[in-house]
Amino acid sequence: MTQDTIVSSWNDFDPLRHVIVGRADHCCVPPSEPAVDDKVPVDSKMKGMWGPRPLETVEAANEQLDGFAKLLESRGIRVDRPTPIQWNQAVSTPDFRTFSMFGCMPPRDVLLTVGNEILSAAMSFRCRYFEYLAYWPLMNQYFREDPNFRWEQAPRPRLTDESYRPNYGMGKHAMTIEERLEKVAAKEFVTTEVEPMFDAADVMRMGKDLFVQHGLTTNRTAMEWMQRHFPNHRVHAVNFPGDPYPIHIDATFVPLRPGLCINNPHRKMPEEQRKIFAKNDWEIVDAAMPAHDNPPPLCYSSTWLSMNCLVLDHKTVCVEASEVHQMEQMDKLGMEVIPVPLRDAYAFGGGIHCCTADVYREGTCEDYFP
Ligand code: DAV
Repeated sequence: MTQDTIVSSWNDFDPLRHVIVGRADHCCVPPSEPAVDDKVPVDSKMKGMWGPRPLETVEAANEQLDGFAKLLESRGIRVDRPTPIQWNQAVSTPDFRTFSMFGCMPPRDVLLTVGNEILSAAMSFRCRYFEYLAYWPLMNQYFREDPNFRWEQAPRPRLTDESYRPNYGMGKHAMTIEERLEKVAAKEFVTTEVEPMFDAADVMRMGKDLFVQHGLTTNRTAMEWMQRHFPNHRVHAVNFPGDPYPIHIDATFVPLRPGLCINNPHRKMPEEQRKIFAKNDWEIVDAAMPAHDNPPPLCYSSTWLSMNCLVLDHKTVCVEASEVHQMEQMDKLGMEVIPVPLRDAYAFGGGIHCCTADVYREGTCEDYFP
C-alpha cells in the first residue's frame, strides 16, 4: 500500500484505522412498499405508519452516534460522517414512486468495502434507492485523495413490481412465523430474481472469500453479479433457516478474529455450509443470549443486535453497553470489550456494526479457506 492509500479493507477484524459512522438526521419510517412491508412484523406498531421519526428519538440516536464516533477517534481511528439530505421527500424514477426515503443509518447496508473498492449496493427497498447520495461527498473526497480508490456502484435495480412476488405475506396472505420459516427454508422470499438486488450488510468479508446471505434483501442473481464483479474472490451463498426475517448477516454470523466466529443460536448455519469452516480449523461458537426481551420502540431489527459488534482488532471489540451477556461472552473468548451505549440508535436500522462502514483496516487479502 502506498502512503496515499485511503481505502483498503479486506475483512471485519484486522486493525481498524478509518471508518464511517452514520447519522440519524431526518430519518423516516418509510411508507408501504413490497420489501419494507415484508420486513416489518405483522404485530409491529410500525405497520401502516410512516413519516419523519420523532425529533427526540433522532436527537437521542445522534447523541449516541456522536459519542461512538468520539470514542473511536480517541483510539486513533479516523471517523468520517455522511451528509444527510432531507429524507422526508417523495422520489420517483421512471419505474417507481415512493412518498419518502429512509435515512443515512446504517451505512453498513449501503457500502461494501472490498480492498481498495467501495461499492454502493443495489438495494431492494425503494425508499433506500437514493441513500448513496449521503456518502457521495466522502466517496468523491476519497477519489481525489487516493489514486487507487475504486469508486463503484452496482447496477441500479429498476425495482418495478416484477422485482417482488405479488402479495407476498400481505393481507389475506399474511403468514404465521411457522409459515414464514417454511418459505425461508424453501428460499422463497419477497424479492424475485429478475435483477441483482443486495444490501452490503448481507456480505461477510473474509479475505478471498465473501459469504453472502440469501434472504429478503439479497438474491441469487446478486451473488452471480458479485462473483463476476470480484473475479479473484470466492462468493459463497449462505442461508439461515431459523430466521423468519432473514436480512443482513451481521446479527446472525459474525467473525471476531481469524479462526473464530459467533453464530446466532436461533439461526444456525446448516451443517453443509459449516464444512468449509471446520475444514480450515475455524471455531463457530453460539452467541450469548440478548440482554433484552424486546427491541426498542419503532425498531425494525430483532433483539439479536446484541451480537452486532465492531471488531477493532483481533483482541478488541465494541459491544453495545447494555448487552451484558454478549460482553461477558466476548471477555471469555479473550477479547478486550469496549462497552458502547447505542441502544437509542437501534430503531434507525441497526447496532454497533450496522452503524459503521469500513474505510481502512490494516492487513492484506488473505486466503483463510484454502
Ligand atoms: O436480527 O433483525 C438486523 C440486522 C440489521 N442490519 C435482525 C437483523
